[in-house]
Amino acid sequence: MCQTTQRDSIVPHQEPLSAIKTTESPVSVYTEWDPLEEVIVGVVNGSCVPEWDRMIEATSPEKHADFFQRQGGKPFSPELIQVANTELEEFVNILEGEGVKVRRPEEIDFSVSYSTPNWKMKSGLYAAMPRDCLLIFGNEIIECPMAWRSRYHELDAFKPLLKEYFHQGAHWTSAPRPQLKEELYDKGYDKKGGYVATEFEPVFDAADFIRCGKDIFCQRSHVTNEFGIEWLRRHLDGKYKIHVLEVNDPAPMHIDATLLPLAPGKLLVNSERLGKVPDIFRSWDILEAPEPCVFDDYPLYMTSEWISMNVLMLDEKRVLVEKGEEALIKSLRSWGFVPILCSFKNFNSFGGAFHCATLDIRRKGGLQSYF
Ligand code: DAV
Repeated sequence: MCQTTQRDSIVPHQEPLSAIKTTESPVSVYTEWDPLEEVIVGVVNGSCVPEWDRMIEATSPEKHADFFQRQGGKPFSPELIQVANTELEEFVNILEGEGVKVRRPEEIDFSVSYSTPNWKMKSGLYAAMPRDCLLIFGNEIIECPMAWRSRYHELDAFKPLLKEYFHQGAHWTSAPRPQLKEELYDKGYDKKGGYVATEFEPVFDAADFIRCGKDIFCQRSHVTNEFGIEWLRRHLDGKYKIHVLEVNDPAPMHIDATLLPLAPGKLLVNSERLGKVPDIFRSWDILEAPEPCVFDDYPLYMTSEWISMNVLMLDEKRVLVEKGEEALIKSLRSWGFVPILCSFKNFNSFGGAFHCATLDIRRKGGLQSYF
């Protein structure tokens, strides 16, 4: 702000500085670990099973193909929704008890069918995973151009919150709306390598990006293409550096079960997928996530068992972790963290854990480099 006494005398009615409303942005996130002040937690009411298509085939475990083929386009069972809701309630209570302000998206009935001039869907998906559809850098919220047709209207559930944050001073952007025509989906894709999403238009899911201050780490995946990464790179205009990682994931979609920075200098890695940790982390402690516990009674329709490492940091120490993941809990303690345990095994069936189910809205702290 430019202020001189001379200018004050030219504009005699200018308000004194003290009276000018300096709106602190309600949205501010630079890392995955700064102290969490406000967060959005997803909802499962209204969730539907996505229709079977090439994208679902590529990103979901083979043993559940039959589930999608039979149930696609129909609501998830009320019983599963109910038990997942109980876990979400426990999760929200824990967050609030730890002093975090929790917001929820609107509950929408995703069983309504819809179409564009190019395709039709029997139903949408859900608003359970805010981590996927919205990406925040500093005080800017970006609506992501998601590649799943079943997620085309998912952002509607978040619009009331987005408008509110905008009115309070946040920046609000939408990436180019994708058409999701047939050309986006590689017909030759056969699970042997490569990606379903072609370079037809920019697409990306927010969960393919991880923040460490000025450095952002991401992966090319079935839902994030080079075009999408380049759109974001230009949009961020040099303020952040985007590093694209080589990841050995047979069904790449979302990077947050592959690596998660837990605190400055502490990187949790899935060594099955990240054989060689990128050089930039050479001064960091590399914490290898232990093998996930296997719970056969809880079907993971949309993720691998590595969803175990999809934890949420409340600050550099406190970490939300599934209460049955004993090996991980033990490791986290030995690395100096303070695990906070919560049941989430039923929620996991919807395709995510604590990191996926949330969107950090405000964390204390500013933009800096950690490398
Ligand atoms: O390992 O299946 C899970 C991330 C979901 N948002 C995986 C990735």
